[in-house]
Amino acid sequence: MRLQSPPVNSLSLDFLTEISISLEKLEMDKSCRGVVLTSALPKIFCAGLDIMEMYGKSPERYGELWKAVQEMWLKICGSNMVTIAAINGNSPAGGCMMALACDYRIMAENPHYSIGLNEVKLGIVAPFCAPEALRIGLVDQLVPEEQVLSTATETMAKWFAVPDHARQITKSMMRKPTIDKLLSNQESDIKNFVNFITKESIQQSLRMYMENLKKRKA
Ligand code: CO8
Repeated sequence: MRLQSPPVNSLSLDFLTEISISLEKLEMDKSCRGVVLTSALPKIFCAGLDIMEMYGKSPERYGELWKAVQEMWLKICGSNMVTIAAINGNSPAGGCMMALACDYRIMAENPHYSIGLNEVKLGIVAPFCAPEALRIGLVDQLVPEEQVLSTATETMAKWFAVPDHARQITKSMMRKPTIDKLLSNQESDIKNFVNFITKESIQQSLRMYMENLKKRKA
């Protein structure tokens, strides 16, 4: 599955919904045992949540956005398929979360690519670069960029050698507590997000963050 929402595959409400629908279709297709999640765009795997969607919108819209985030995460994390992230570019915040929800992560070794959880302090881009991500276990494998997809295919073949039912039950045992925790708290999790994101101070820092992104470019 190649993410393609230029310029940076940021996760808007529409894009999140599209990803979830595509995953759902694959999940229902009994002939599909695995999915490689990668980007069709150069240098970017996924820029995380679309900042424009978290800024100047209505509380209802924020609620819909967060619900779509939850749904996408649940679909990847709870998938019966083998899920491999072939991270062929930058992958901050929600992009990193997406990759972490997969079973295995292969990243292109490139000093210009970073991955990490920078959303805690929106406004600071995570300083991780790929070797650091490997060292701390954020990604499973680093390979030259042109080998990211072929390595994902080879890895998929190894995972396919494991009987599906054993893999699925083992995965479910490991992930069920986290998935159940979200499922039983989905509404309060949405409320928390809406309360947080509508705060004037957060809106202000998002605004500054976006301005800085644009300035950096100029
Ligand atoms: N949302 C909206 N627009 C974005 C985003 C984004 N996340 N990232 C970049 N853009 C825009 C830029 O403003 C720019 O717009 P324009 O062309 O109009 O000026 C355009 O995309 C291209 O961006 P750059 O010029 O910066 O492109 P680069 O290739 O130089 O850099 C990066 C790409 C590394 C992705 C860089 O843009 C960047 O660091 N972006 C910010 C990423 C970020 O901080 N995201 C945090 C989002 S918060 C979040 O994801 C919370 C997650 C919660 C959990 C989710 C679970 C799934």
